[in-house]
Amino acid sequence: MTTEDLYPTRGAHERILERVDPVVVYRHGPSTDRHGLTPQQLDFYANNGFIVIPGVFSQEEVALFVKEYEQLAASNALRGKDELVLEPDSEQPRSIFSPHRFSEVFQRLSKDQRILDKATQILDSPVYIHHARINIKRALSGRSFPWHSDFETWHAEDGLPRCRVLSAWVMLHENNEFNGPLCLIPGSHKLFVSCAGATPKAHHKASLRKQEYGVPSPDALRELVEKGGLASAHGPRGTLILHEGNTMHGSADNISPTPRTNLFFVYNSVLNTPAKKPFAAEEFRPQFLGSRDFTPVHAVANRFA
Ligand SMILES: O=C(O)CCC(=O)C(=O)O
Ligand SMILES: [Fe+2]
Repeated sequence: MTTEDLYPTRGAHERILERVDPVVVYRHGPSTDRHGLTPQQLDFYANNGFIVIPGVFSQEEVALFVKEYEQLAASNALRGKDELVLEPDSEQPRSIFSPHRFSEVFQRLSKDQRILDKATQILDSPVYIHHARINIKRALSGRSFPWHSDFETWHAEDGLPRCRVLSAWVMLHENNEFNGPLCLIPGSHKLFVSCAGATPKAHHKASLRKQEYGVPSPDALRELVEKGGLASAHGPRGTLILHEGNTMHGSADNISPTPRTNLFFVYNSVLNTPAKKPFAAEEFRPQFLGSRDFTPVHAVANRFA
């Protein structure tokens, strides 16, 4: 059986298509989960494609996450592993994938009900972890991420059939206007930019350091920004951002003297597991980028500090 391709991409020409999936928020009502979003927050997310929620984790908890991250980054656990991705122009770390597989603290955090109740509420189903990563933007030298939709890649290269997936980010440092915060185009999740250009073989090896396929042209970007404007996600340590899979986003270099480190988990609905083959790549990406362990995650009540 083949799964229909509802979001064709990586063809000869770029096109802007309507989102096929009927709604962003699958269950739109008061949450029955303790840590779910309010109806107002759900509306904001549905209209904009993201929401920034300060104060989800305490300063003491974040201090512990930072310590855990620093230990992991300094340890030998990652040496020579594909999970450690370096900056495009230096040997400095850019991303650490699967932190929840290297650290018990991050394993627990990946199931934390303060995140999971919101993810399952929005996706209206149990979820599994598609992948997790820490993005490290070092002070003065952390590099940018070009504009992209994550879902475009997850569809093209990981075979996710529908856009029923989201990212949940925890700020491990303050994100401010100077240290390369995430920029987003509000409302862009309602359109799908079908990108031009066939996916090269083993594309992820280059794209994780610098993405060049699956990115919109300047014209497409202008069109999206004319419709939705621009926003950026700022907040103190412990802020949570929920970010719809198809929201167009990117970020600038960090030229400030303070680092910007964010930890994120991508939750996909268990009703949206990958097709038999990726939609626009010869092979699936490795599992640390697109897991094929679809075990539902059960929420845990944690207090880390
Ligand atoms: O960390 C950032 O600023 C953006 C990263 C991003 O978009 C991604 O990892 O997909
Ligand atoms: Fe992204």
